[in-house]
Amino acid sequence: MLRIAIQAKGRLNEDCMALLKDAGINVAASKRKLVARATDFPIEVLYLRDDDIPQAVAMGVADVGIVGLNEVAERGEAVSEVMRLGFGGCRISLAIPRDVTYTGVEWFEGKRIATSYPNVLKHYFAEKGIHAHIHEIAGSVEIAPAVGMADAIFDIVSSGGTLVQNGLREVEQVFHSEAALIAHPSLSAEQLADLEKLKFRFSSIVESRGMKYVLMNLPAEKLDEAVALMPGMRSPTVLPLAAEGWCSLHVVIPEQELWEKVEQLKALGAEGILVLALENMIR
Ligand code: PRT
Ligand code: ZN
Repeated sequence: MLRIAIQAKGRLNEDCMALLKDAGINVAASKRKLVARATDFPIEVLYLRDDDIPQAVAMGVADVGIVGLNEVAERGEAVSEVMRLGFGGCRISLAIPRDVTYTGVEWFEGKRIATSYPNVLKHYFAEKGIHAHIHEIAGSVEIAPAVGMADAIFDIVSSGGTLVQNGLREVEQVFHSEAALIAHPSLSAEQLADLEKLKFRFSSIVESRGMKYVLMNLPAEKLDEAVALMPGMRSPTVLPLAAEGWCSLHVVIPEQELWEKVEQLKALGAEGILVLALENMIR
């Protein structure tokens, strides 16, 4: 039996619930309940604030958790990172008022910086030999320069829209984050076995995201050239067709390369190209 901590509400909650569901783990999504038992996997879900997840996992209140690596880095708790999950992507960056001339990281020497990530920032400045005044504030960090509380901020950025709206400019990307599965450092043998199962299911979901399954009919003589277009694929599926000199080729293509590859395949004479969503890629 594993107990997994996930964010009760907020940016990571929906993706966590979807990941569990895709992994065949169904839990009542009742936001009012602190703990919910899954019906079809030996797991119990504990709904917490994201800030509390690293500590809950370090203390063993939860055995594993899903949380942003930004929180893991800031809290400095003894937890192990099991795998990255490919959602909740963001960075923690230093930003300064738009019209100020930036001279490089030395600019921050002696400056006042508002942040909710003081430990990550202290660590970065120590590495760079910068001495600055770090002011920890809990929310709305981005307004601190405008109200005269700080010269700069160190905050989470994803699209950058919030910085622009507040007249700020990102000058240093310090920490790159995404959601990760973390674990208590000493789990029992039985829990480790359950964690392996969970990891296996999560990996096949994470790896299949952004991939497409493509089927086509191809002149058999073009098969080698078509296969050469798909580097990294160990062995494509090739089926004979009733029509002589033709075969059916099945390949998996990353979504961002889809159109380019499809055009190349068409140029080789591929016909009847079908593109299907890929739900799971089990290795
Ligand atoms: O209530 P609880 O404490 O659980 O939630 P929270 O309010 O502390 O966190 P929440 O739900 O906002 O974010 C949870 C996690 O999502 C963070 O710890 C990050 O790992 C991740 N994440 C990904 C983000 C963003 N993207 C993000 N854009 N967290 C916050 N933001 C905020 C950022 O602080 C800024 O205010 O969104 C704004 C910037 O967005 P852009 O797109 O304008 O740059
Ligand atoms: Zn939080």
